[in-house]
Amino acid sequence: MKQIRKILIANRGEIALRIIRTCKDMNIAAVAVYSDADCTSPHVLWADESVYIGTSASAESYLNIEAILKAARTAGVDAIHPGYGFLSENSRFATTCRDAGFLFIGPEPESIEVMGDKTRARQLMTRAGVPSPPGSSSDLQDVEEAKAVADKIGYPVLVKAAAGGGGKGMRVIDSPGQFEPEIKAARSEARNAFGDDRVYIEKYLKSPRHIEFQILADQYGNTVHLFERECSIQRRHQKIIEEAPCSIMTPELREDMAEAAIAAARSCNYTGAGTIEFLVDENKKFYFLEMNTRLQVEHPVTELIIGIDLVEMQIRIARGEKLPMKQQDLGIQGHAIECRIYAEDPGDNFLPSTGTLLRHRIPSGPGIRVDAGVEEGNEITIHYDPMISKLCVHSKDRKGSIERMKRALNEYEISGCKTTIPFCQFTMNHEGFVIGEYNTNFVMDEFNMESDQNGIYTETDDVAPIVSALLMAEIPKTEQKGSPADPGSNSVHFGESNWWSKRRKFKL
Ligand code: MV4
Repeated sequence: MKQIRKILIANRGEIALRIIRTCKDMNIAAVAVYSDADCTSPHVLWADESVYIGTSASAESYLNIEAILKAARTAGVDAIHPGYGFLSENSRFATTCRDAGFLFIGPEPESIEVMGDKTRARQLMTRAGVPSPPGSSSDLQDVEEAKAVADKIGYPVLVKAAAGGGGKGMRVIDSPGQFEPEIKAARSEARNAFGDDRVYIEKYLKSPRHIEFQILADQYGNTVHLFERECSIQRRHQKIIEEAPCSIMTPELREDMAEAAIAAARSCNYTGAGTIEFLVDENKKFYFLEMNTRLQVEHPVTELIIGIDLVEMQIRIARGEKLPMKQQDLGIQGHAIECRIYAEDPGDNFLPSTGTLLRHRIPSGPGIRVDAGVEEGNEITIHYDPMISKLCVHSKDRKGSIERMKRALNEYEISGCKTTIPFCQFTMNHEGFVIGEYNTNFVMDEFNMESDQNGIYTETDDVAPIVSALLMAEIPKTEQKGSPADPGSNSVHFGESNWWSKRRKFKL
């Protein structure tokens, strides 16, 4: 077993805080890194030490391998945790950490590399007996080959980037004539995004559900699964709402998918925490989509229903411990939902809404967990992902979770920017979501301006910044007493407890 006394967290925001918390629980020192934009961010303030690594642009700081390794040497850490995003799935980073003598808290670089190449991953799955969508067995050579494969599997098909993931370079093809221009466009997009223009094709599933399995694997060949998460509520390949377990899961389907997930992990000698993403069609047939070789944003819903700390497991596996549990020790307790609260305007096509977080009061009480990366007074900038927090609830069943999420969303107070809270409220009240009948088209099909009957998504919350500015100017207590709320008036009542949010007044 290797000693880990000090960990550098090569990340920022809520996930950096999340990792710091487990470090503290395990009596391990946590070192934060930060850019110009983050010099007063919570992850910097809460770490045991912090090291400046560069300017606000990610390429100059959180994506700068040399700067991060220099920080690791300066701080004298034993290990590096990459979090998610940034360098977390960069096999060169994992290799460089290892070569510099630091433990990389994640899988071997070879596992990252093979799963990062979607055609190689497909080939591995075929050999491991894991179903993938029908399609090409390797990178496309030319348009003729694409047409031949499409003739065999039937239209529509999807052109995907081999280096892709996350939807970049993806094109739907309905007829042979579209191949020529679309492959060209997909190659160009892939070249720009990944520096790699290889593409392949797959049968296009029109209304799939996105269901993923969490796995853990130690260095001694033990692999377990921690059941599934349903992540179909997304837009522009950005997940917004996730839940565990999945409402359409049956014991048989779960057994088959879990077995496939474990086979997928074994096929690349995986170690650590990983996720196997599947698409599930209307007939409940499942297909391998990709494997994420990192801790995921939505990991808390698994932690809530399984009762384990996934970051602790990552650290224990990295230092050479055997998995402390067997598959039969693991079971699902209740149901959990995560709503990602983004600084985006759901009333304006989810346009990023930057600004100062004038008010940020999180919900609390039974079964609520909020992972936030910002505090009141912080700026939401254009430099990074606009996620403010992850609001998670846990209850005895799915109905209880939905009710609890409604309460939590209503308790949440944010002003200074628009947020995805109204969208999440819409979803918690949507019949299709409530009965569990939804797929990856949910946002596109169900959420539009017509569903904004109460004007909740278009409401301008213009009074809150003014009130906050006044409050920050330290108005004497006596002047803060106002008359009771007058629902018909736009005047500001300091004595009213809910002046910051018109949101809570709406019936949904
Ligand atoms: C697909 C698909 C349908 N059929 N592949 C989107 C992100 C990238 N990782 C793969 N994606 C998809 N691949 C086949 N063969 C539909 C999607 C897809 C999707 C997948 C999961 C969650 C949300 C999605 C939204 C649009 C498209």
